[in-house]
Amino acid sequence: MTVRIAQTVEVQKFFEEASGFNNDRGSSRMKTVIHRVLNDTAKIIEELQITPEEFWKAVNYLNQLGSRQEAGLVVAGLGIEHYLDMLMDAEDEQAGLTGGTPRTIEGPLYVAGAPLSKVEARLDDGQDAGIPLFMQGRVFDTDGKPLAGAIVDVWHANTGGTYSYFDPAQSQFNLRRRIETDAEGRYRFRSIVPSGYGCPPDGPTQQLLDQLGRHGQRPAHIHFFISAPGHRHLTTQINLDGDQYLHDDFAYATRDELIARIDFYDDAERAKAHGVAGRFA
Ligand code: MBD
Ligand code: FE
Repeated sequence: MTVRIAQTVEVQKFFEEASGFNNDRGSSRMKTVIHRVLNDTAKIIEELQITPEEFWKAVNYLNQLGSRQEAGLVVAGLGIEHYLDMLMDAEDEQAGLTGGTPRTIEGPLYVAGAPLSKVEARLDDGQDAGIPLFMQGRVFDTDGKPLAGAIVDVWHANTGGTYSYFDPAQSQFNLRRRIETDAEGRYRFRSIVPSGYGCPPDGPTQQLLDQLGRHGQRPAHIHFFISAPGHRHLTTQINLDGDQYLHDDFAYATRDELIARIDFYDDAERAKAHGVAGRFA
């Protein structure tokens, strides 16, 4: 027999009390949000007939996410971060704010405060025997005017698919730099070709993905924040053409306009022999 009590006066009053509606302290915004969370949680429990075992499993799962610092990873993997992009795209379109490089997700692995230099930088510390990568570009406003003094904040994984700071084996700010554009909006950098990222196989995100029958892999990619005074901040990435996960990204970040092809020059033979590279060969 199904029991439904969430909509009863008694339970409604109880959730209002638990949300702080009966006091005049705290944050009214937080009270509104928590009230909704409590009501929707009750609805889920009753409609899906969530058992106490399932409920406490979920609570324990949150603890696991926290202890492994994977809350940001699971929201990317469940597509919620991409959903937020779709929402902002729709808002921009409605406001007539179109054009320019599309946004895509930030992911959970940005670190603020990378070394800042003018026009050019080397991102890698030389410790990782990766394939050298050279990239250059220009920053324009949405009218096509070059932007001097824009900041290109770039970060990416090493050949093992791991990021400095989160991977203690890498030097501080390895593969993370901020580059200020010149008078023509130009920037350039030297780095190494990154590998794709995979969720920690023993972590709670991969554990959930397994239960959904999904993998936890991203194609090789390079992240960018682009900012300039008087302009909106852009969060984006390039995803590298030829990667087997290019159109099968567990975090749904790939967009057609953000696919970048690497031209391999005399490193082509080395690329074929290299582990990363099978994906680019
Ligand atoms: C990453 O490198 C990433 O960019 C995202 C979105 C999720 C996990 C790892
Ligand atoms: Fe990433």
